[in-house]
Amino acid sequence: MNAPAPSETLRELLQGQGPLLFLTGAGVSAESGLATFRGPGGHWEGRNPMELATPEAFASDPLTVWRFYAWRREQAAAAAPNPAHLAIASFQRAREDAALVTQNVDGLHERAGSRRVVRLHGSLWRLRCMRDGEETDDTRADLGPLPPRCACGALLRPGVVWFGEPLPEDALAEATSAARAARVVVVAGTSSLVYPAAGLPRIASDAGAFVVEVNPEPTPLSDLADERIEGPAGVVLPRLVEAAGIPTGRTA
Ligand code: BV8
Repeated sequence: MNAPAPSETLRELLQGQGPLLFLTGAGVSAESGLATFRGPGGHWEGRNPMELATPEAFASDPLTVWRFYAWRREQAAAAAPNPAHLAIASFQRAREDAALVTQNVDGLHERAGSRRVVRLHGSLWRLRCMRDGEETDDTRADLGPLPPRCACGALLRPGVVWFGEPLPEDALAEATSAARAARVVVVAGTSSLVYPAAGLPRIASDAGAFVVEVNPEPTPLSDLADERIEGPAGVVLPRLVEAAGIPTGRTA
Protein backbone atom coordinates (compact mmCIF):
# COMPACT_ATOMS: atom_id res chain seq x y z
CA MET A 1 0.00 0.00 0.00
CA ASN A 2 1.28 3.49 -0.76
CA ALA A 3 1.63 6.24 1.80
CA PRO A 4 2.74 9.88 1.61
CA ALA A 5 6.41 10.59 2.32
CA PRO A 6 7.43 12.52 5.45
CA SER A 7 7.59 16.31 4.91
CA GLU A 8 10.91 18.15 4.61
CA THR A 9 10.21 19.69 8.03
CA LEU A 10 9.83 16.26 9.58
CA ARG A 11 12.94 14.93 7.82
CA GLU A 12 15.01 17.79 9.27
CA LEU A 13 13.54 17.28 12.72
CA LEU A 14 14.28 13.53 12.57
CA GLN A 15 17.85 14.24 11.53
CA GLY A 16 18.24 16.94 14.17
CA GLN A 17 18.84 16.74 17.89
CA GLY A 18 16.21 16.44 20.54
CA PRO A 19 14.41 13.49 22.11
CA LEU A 20 11.97 11.43 20.05
CA LEU A 21 8.88 9.77 21.50
CA PHE A 22 6.96 6.96 19.86
CA LEU A 23 3.44 6.40 21.23
CA THR A 24 1.84 3.23 19.86
CA GLY A 25 -1.50 1.45 19.93
CA ALA A 26 -2.99 -1.75 18.55
CA GLY A 27 -2.68 -0.55 14.94
CA VAL A 28 1.09 -1.13 14.93
CA SER A 29 0.43 -4.83 15.56
CA ALA A 30 -2.25 -5.07 12.86
CA GLU A 31 0.34 -5.99 10.20
CA SER A 32 1.47 -8.81 12.47
CA GLY A 33 -2.03 -10.21 12.08
CA LEU A 34 -3.32 -9.18 15.52
CA ALA A 35 -6.83 -7.72 15.76
CA THR A 36 -7.20 -4.12 16.91
CA PHE A 37 -9.99 -3.13 19.28
CA ARG A 38 -12.24 -0.78 17.42
CA GLY A 39 -11.69 -1.41 13.73
CA PRO A 40 -13.58 -3.92 11.58
CA GLY A 41 -12.97 -7.38 13.03
CA GLY A 42 -11.75 -5.72 16.23
CA HIS A 43 -11.94 -7.22 19.69
CA TRP A 44 -14.86 -5.03 20.65
CA GLU A 45 -16.88 -5.96 17.55
CA GLY A 46 -19.75 -8.09 18.90
CA ARG A 47 -18.24 -8.00 22.37
CA ASN A 48 -18.78 -5.60 25.25
CA PRO A 49 -15.43 -4.35 26.58
CA MET A 50 -17.14 -3.79 29.94
CA GLU A 51 -17.71 -7.54 30.10
CA LEU A 52 -14.13 -8.45 29.23
CA ALA A 53 -11.80 -5.62 30.29
CA THR A 54 -12.96 -4.45 33.71
CA PRO A 55 -12.24 -5.70 37.26
CA GLU A 56 -15.99 -6.12 37.77
CA ALA A 57 -16.22 -8.44 34.75
CA PHE A 58 -13.34 -10.51 36.13
CA ALA A 59 -14.89 -10.68 39.59
CA SER A 60 -18.20 -11.91 38.23
CA ASP A 61 -16.93 -14.23 35.49
CA PRO A 62 -13.19 -14.92 35.65
CA LEU A 63 -13.50 -17.87 33.27
CA THR A 64 -14.99 -15.82 30.41
CA VAL A 65 -12.40 -13.07 30.89
CA TRP A 66 -9.60 -15.63 31.00
CA ARG A 67 -10.86 -17.32 27.81
CA PHE A 68 -10.50 -13.92 26.09
CA TYR A 69 -7.01 -13.27 27.46
CA ALA A 70 -5.77 -16.84 26.92
CA TRP A 71 -6.86 -16.48 23.29
CA ARG A 72 -5.07 -13.07 23.11
CA ARG A 73 -1.91 -14.76 24.41
CA GLU A 74 -2.14 -17.53 21.81
CA GLN A 75 -2.62 -14.98 19.02
CA ALA A 76 0.29 -12.83 20.22
CA ALA A 77 2.61 -15.83 20.66
CA ALA A 78 1.88 -16.93 17.07
CA ALA A 79 2.47 -13.42 15.68
CA ALA A 80 5.80 -11.94 14.63
CA PRO A 81 6.98 -8.33 14.96
CA ASN A 82 6.33 -6.43 11.73
CA PRO A 83 8.38 -3.63 10.07
CA ALA A 84 6.66 -1.06 12.30
CA HIS A 85 8.00 -2.68 15.47
CA LEU A 86 11.40 -3.23 13.83
CA ALA A 87 11.64 0.39 12.71
CA ILE A 88 11.03 1.68 16.25
CA ALA A 89 13.64 -0.77 17.56
CA SER A 90 16.07 0.63 14.96
CA PHE A 91 15.42 4.17 16.19
CA GLN A 92 16.04 3.04 19.76
CA ARG A 93 19.28 1.31 18.81
CA ALA A 94 20.54 4.34 16.90
CA ARG A 95 19.23 7.03 19.25
CA GLU A 96 19.60 6.82 23.04
CA ASP A 97 16.97 9.59 23.27
CA ALA A 98 14.28 7.64 21.40
CA ALA A 99 11.54 6.72 23.90
CA LEU A 100 8.75 4.23 23.32
CA VAL A 101 5.45 4.36 25.21
CA THR A 102 2.92 1.71 24.22
CA GLN A 103 -0.69 0.90 25.07
CA ASN A 104 -0.13 -2.56 23.63
CA VAL A 105 0.13 -5.65 25.80
CA ASP A 106 1.24 -8.16 23.13
CA GLY A 107 5.01 -7.97 23.74
CA LEU A 108 5.85 -7.47 20.05
CA HIS A 109 7.90 -4.29 20.65
CA GLU A 110 10.11 -6.23 23.06
CA ARG A 111 10.41 -9.17 20.63
CA ALA A 112 11.40 -6.70 17.87
CA GLY A 113 14.39 -5.67 20.00
CA SER A 114 13.11 -2.51 21.70
CA ARG A 115 14.91 -2.36 25.06
CA ARG A 116 13.22 0.63 26.61
CA VAL A 117 9.46 0.06 26.51
CA VAL A 118 7.07 1.96 28.77
CA ARG A 119 3.97 -0.23 29.01
CA LEU A 120 0.97 1.92 29.98
CA HIS A 121 -1.56 -0.92 29.98
CA GLY A 122 0.55 -3.80 31.26
CA SER A 123 1.31 -7.07 29.50
CA LEU A 124 -0.39 -10.31 28.48
CA TRP A 125 2.81 -12.00 29.64
CA ARG A 126 2.49 -10.96 33.30
CA LEU A 127 0.11 -12.61 35.75
CA ARG A 128 -0.96 -11.10 39.08
CA CYS A 129 -2.02 -12.98 42.22
CA MET A 130 -5.43 -11.80 43.39
CA ARG A 131 -4.48 -12.39 47.01
CA ASP A 132 -1.25 -10.38 47.36
CA GLY A 133 -0.98 -8.53 44.03
CA GLU A 134 2.40 -10.15 43.31
CA GLU A 135 3.12 -10.03 39.54
CA THR A 136 5.26 -12.55 37.71
CA ASP A 137 6.37 -13.06 34.13
CA ASP A 138 4.58 -16.02 32.56
CA THR A 139 5.10 -16.86 28.90
CA ARG A 140 3.70 -20.38 29.03
CA ALA A 141 2.03 -21.39 25.75
CA ASP A 142 -0.52 -23.35 27.78
CA LEU A 143 -1.81 -21.93 31.05
CA GLY A 144 -3.47 -25.23 31.92
CA PRO A 145 -7.05 -25.25 33.21
CA LEU A 146 -8.64 -21.78 33.25
CA PRO A 147 -8.82 -19.68 35.33
CA PRO A 148 -5.18 -20.23 36.39
CA ARG A 149 -4.35 -20.23 40.07
CA CYS A 150 -1.36 -19.03 42.04
CA ALA A 151 0.70 -21.49 44.09
CA CYS A 152 -1.03 -19.94 47.11
CA GLY A 153 -4.36 -21.11 45.70
CA ALA A 154 -5.72 -17.65 44.84
CA LEU A 155 -6.90 -16.73 41.33
CA LEU A 156 -4.38 -15.23 38.95
CA ARG A 157 -5.45 -12.34 36.70
CA PRO A 158 -3.83 -10.96 33.54
CA GLY A 159 -1.27 -8.25 34.34
CA VAL A 160 -3.08 -5.70 32.18
CA VAL A 161 -4.86 -2.42 33.04
CA TRP A 162 -8.63 -2.70 32.70
CA PHE A 163 -11.15 0.12 32.31
CA GLY A 164 -11.62 1.99 35.56
CA GLU A 165 -8.20 0.90 36.83
CA PRO A 166 -5.36 3.35 37.33
CA LEU A 167 -2.33 3.02 35.08
CA PRO A 168 0.94 1.96 36.75
CA GLU A 169 2.17 5.17 38.41
CA ASP A 170 5.77 4.78 37.34
CA ALA A 171 4.85 4.05 33.72
CA LEU A 172 2.50 7.04 33.52
CA ALA A 173 5.07 9.32 35.16
CA GLU A 174 7.79 8.16 32.76
CA ALA A 175 5.47 8.57 29.76
CA THR A 176 4.42 12.04 30.86
CA SER A 177 8.00 13.26 31.31
CA ALA A 178 8.95 11.77 27.93
CA ALA A 179 6.03 13.66 26.38
CA ARG A 180 7.13 16.93 28.03
CA ALA A 181 10.72 16.47 26.82
CA ALA A 182 10.05 15.29 23.27
CA ARG A 183 11.06 17.36 20.24
CA VAL A 184 9.10 15.00 17.95
CA VAL A 185 6.27 12.65 18.93
CA VAL A 186 5.24 9.92 16.47
CA VAL A 187 1.76 8.64 17.41
CA ALA A 188 1.18 5.40 15.50
CA GLY A 189 -1.71 2.95 15.37
CA THR A 190 -4.00 4.34 18.03
CA SER A 191 -7.57 5.61 17.87
CA SER A 192 -6.60 8.16 20.53
CA LEU A 193 -9.81 7.44 22.46
CA VAL A 194 -8.56 5.89 25.70
CA TYR A 195 -7.29 8.15 28.48
CA PRO A 196 -4.95 9.01 30.05
CA ALA A 197 -2.78 7.58 27.20
CA ALA A 198 -4.63 9.68 24.62
CA GLY A 199 -3.77 12.83 26.57
CA LEU A 200 -0.01 12.43 26.10
CA PRO A 201 0.26 13.99 22.61
CA ARG A 202 -1.48 17.16 23.89
CA ILE A 203 1.02 17.36 26.76
CA ALA A 204 3.87 17.04 24.25
CA SER A 205 2.36 19.56 21.84
CA ASP A 206 1.77 22.11 24.63
CA ALA A 207 5.45 21.70 25.53
CA GLY A 208 6.47 22.49 21.95
CA ALA A 209 6.76 19.07 20.33
CA PHE A 210 6.10 18.42 16.64
CA VAL A 211 3.34 15.78 16.65
CA VAL A 212 3.08 13.29 13.79
CA GLU A 213 0.11 10.94 13.46
CA VAL A 214 0.66 7.68 11.53
CA ASN A 215 -2.73 6.08 10.87
CA PRO A 216 -4.71 5.12 7.76
CA GLU A 217 -7.76 6.77 9.37
CA PRO A 218 -8.39 10.17 11.00
CA THR A 219 -8.77 10.19 14.81
CA PRO A 220 -9.56 12.77 17.51
CA LEU A 221 -5.82 13.50 17.49
CA SER A 222 -5.75 14.46 13.81
CA ASP A 223 -6.65 18.13 14.34
CA LEU A 224 -3.90 18.54 16.93
CA ALA A 225 -1.20 16.80 14.88
CA ASP A 226 1.33 18.96 13.05
CA GLU A 227 1.60 16.26 10.37
CA ARG A 228 -0.57 13.29 9.40
CA ILE A 229 0.89 10.45 7.38
CA GLU A 230 -2.07 8.38 6.20
CA GLY A 231 -0.87 4.83 5.81
CA PRO A 232 -0.01 1.60 7.58
CA ALA A 233 2.67 1.87 10.25
CA GLY A 234 4.56 -1.06 8.70
CA VAL A 235 5.08 1.05 5.57
CA VAL A 236 5.44 4.53 7.09
CA LEU A 237 7.71 3.91 10.09
CA PRO A 238 10.56 2.35 8.07
CA ARG A 239 10.41 5.48 5.91
CA LEU A 240 10.92 7.61 9.00
CA VAL A 241 13.98 5.51 9.85
CA GLU A 242 15.42 6.29 6.42
CA ALA A 243 14.41 9.96 6.68
CA ALA A 244 16.34 10.12 9.96
CA GLY A 245 19.44 8.88 8.17
CA ILE A 246 19.61 5.67 10.21
CA PRO A 247 21.28 3.01 8.04
CA THR A 248 18.38 0.92 6.78
CA GLY A 249 20.50 -2.18 7.20
CA ARG A 250 19.81 -1.73 10.89
CA THR A 251 16.06 -2.14 10.44
CA ALA A 252 16.69 -5.88 10.01
C1 BV8 B 1 -8.41 5.26 34.18
C2 BV8 B 1 -7.07 -3.63 28.49
C3 BV8 B 1 -8.80 6.27 36.26
C4 BV8 B 1 -5.79 -4.22 28.07
C5 BV8 B 1 -7.72 -1.41 27.81
C6 BV8 B 1 -16.02 7.75 30.51
C7 BV8 B 1 -16.60 6.58 30.98
C8 BV8 B 1 -15.84 5.53 31.51
C9 BV8 B 1 -14.47 5.66 31.59
C10 BV8 B 1 -13.91 6.81 31.11
C11 BV8 B 1 -14.65 7.85 30.58
N1 BV8 B 1 -13.79 8.83 30.20
C12 BV8 B 1 -12.54 8.45 30.45
C13 BV8 B 1 -12.62 7.23 31.03
C14 BV8 B 1 -11.51 6.48 31.47
C15 BV8 B 1 -11.22 5.31 30.50
C16 BV8 B 1 -11.34 5.74 29.07
O1 BV8 B 1 -10.50 6.45 28.55
N2 BV8 B 1 -12.41 5.29 28.39
C17 BV8 B 1 -12.62 5.70 27.02
C18 BV8 B 1 -13.09 4.50 26.18
C19 BV8 B 1 -13.63 6.83 27.00
N3 BV8 B 1 -9.87 4.99 30.82
C20 BV8 B 1 -9.63 4.13 31.81
O2 BV8 B 1 -10.49 3.51 32.41
C21 BV8 B 1 -8.18 3.99 32.17
N4 BV8 B 1 -8.05 4.13 33.59
O3 BV8 B 1 -8.78 6.24 33.62
O4 BV8 B 1 -8.36 5.15 35.53
C22 BV8 B 1 -8.50 6.00 37.66
C23 BV8 B 1 -7.54 6.77 38.30
C24 BV8 B 1 -7.29 6.54 39.64
C25 BV8 B 1 -7.97 5.52 40.31
C26 BV8 B 1 -8.91 4.74 39.65
C27 BV8 B 1 -9.18 4.97 38.31
C28 BV8 B 1 -7.68 2.60 31.79
C29 BV8 B 1 -7.52 2.52 30.30
C30 BV8 B 1 -6.95 1.16 29.91
C31 BV8 B 1 -8.07 0.30 29.50
N5 BV8 B 1 -7.57 -0.98 29.01
N6 BV8 B 1 -7.53 -2.69 27.48
C32 BV8 B 1 -6.01 -5.04 26.82
O5 BV8 B 1 -6.90 -5.91 26.82
O6 BV8 B 1 -5.29 -4.79 25.85
S1 BV8 B 1 -8.25 -0.33 26.61
C33 BV8 B 1 -7.81 -0.80 25.05
O7 BV8 B 1 -7.93 0.38 24.24
C34 BV8 B 1 -6.37 -1.21 24.91
O8 BV8 B 1 -5.62 -1.10 26.11
C35 BV8 B 1 -5.81 -0.24 23.91
O9 BV8 B 1 -4.51 0.01 24.19
C36 BV8 B 1 -6.66 0.94 24.12
C37 BV8 B 1 -6.62 1.92 22.99
O10 BV8 B 1 -6.94 1.22 21.78
P1 BV8 B 1 -5.93 1.38 20.53
O11 BV8 B 1 -4.64 0.77 20.92
O12 BV8 B 1 -5.91 2.79 20.09
O13 BV8 B 1 -6.61 0.43 19.48
P2 BV8 B 1 -7.92 0.75 18.60
O14 BV8 B 1 -8.40 -0.54 18.05
O15 BV8 B 1 -8.86 1.60 19.39
O16 BV8 B 1 -7.38 1.67 17.40
C38 BV8 B 1 -6.47 1.12 16.48
C39 BV8 B 1 -6.04 2.24 15.56
O17 BV8 B 1 -5.05 1.73 14.66
C40 BV8 B 1 -7.15 2.79 14.68
O18 BV8 B 1 -7.12 4.20 14.71
C41 BV8 B 1 -6.83 2.27 13.28
O19 BV8 B 1 -7.20 3.21 12.28
C42 BV8 B 1 -5.34 2.17 13.35
N7 BV8 B 1 -4.73 1.18 12.46
C43 BV8 B 1 -5.26 0.02 11.99
N8 BV8 B 1 -4.34 -0.62 11.23
C44 BV8 B 1 -3.21 0.16 11.23
C45 BV8 B 1 -3.46 1.30 12.02
N9 BV8 B 1 -2.55 2.25 12.23
C46 BV8 B 1 -1.35 2.09 11.64
N10 BV8 B 1 -1.03 1.04 10.87
C47 BV8 B 1 -1.94 0.05 10.65
N11 BV8 B 1 -1.61 -1.01 9.87
